[in-house]
Order: sequence, then structure tokens, then C-alpha cells
Amino acid sequence: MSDNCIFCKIANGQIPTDFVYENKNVVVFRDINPQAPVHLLVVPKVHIETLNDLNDKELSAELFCAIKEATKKLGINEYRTVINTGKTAGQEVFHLHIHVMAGRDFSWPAG
Ligand code: DGP
Repeated sequence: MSDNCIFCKIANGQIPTDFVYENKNVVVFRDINPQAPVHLLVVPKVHIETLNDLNDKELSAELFCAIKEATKKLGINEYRTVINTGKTAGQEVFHLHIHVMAGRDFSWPAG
């Protein structure tokens, strides 16, 4: 837990948040600034700054499983996943999270 980290506070219940999905190590909640009709954030409870700092293989697998659980729960089977890693990639919150977006068409290549 990192004192000034908003996602630590959400993931550990200090800021009341509706979770789409939760297990022992991962939470999934809706992005405050949605870029699609459905925009979820898949977040480990433990503070990990970026994907570069993720060294736990079990937790890595749990994050992927949480994507599946949350999308299944919402009845979604087409979606885009994004992990912004570092400032130049667009990362603003330095607590690892996977964006899961659905409900509209997405273009590729991404800008
Ligand atoms: P990124 O740029 O990849 O670090 O994405 C951070 C996302 O986090 C951004 O889409 C907005 C979202 N966000 C920031 N603060 C909060 C918050 O307090 N609550 C929720 N639900 N989402 C937040």
C-alpha cells in the first residue's frame, strides 16, 4: 500500500467504490473518465507502479483471469485492453492497471 496512491485507496476500501469484480488480489471497477460505453480498470490490490515492476507470475495470470471474469459478468465478449506503461505511453496513475473498453468500434492502428 502506497500512501498517496488513489488506486491503493480504492483497491483496499479506503475510498468506497463499486467493484464489478473482486477477488483476494485483484479488483475491477469503472474508469472515472470513460473512453467507451464500458470502461473498466483491472487493478492489483498490491501497489505495483508499472508493468515493468510486475514480477509475480501468479498475479499476472490473476489479472488476465479478472478481465475474463469481469467481462463475462457484464456479458461482453468483444473489448479492447490497454496497459499504458510510463509517461510517454500515457500512464497517469502509477499503480498498474489494465484498461478494458467495450461498447463501441475501435480503430487500429491506435493513435
Ligand atoms: P492511465 O492514463 O493509463 O494511467 O489511466 C488512468 C485512468 O484512471 C484514467 O482513465 C482515469 C482513471 N482514474 C483516475 N482517477 C480515478 C479515480 O479516482 N477513480 C476511478 N474510478 N478512475 C480514476
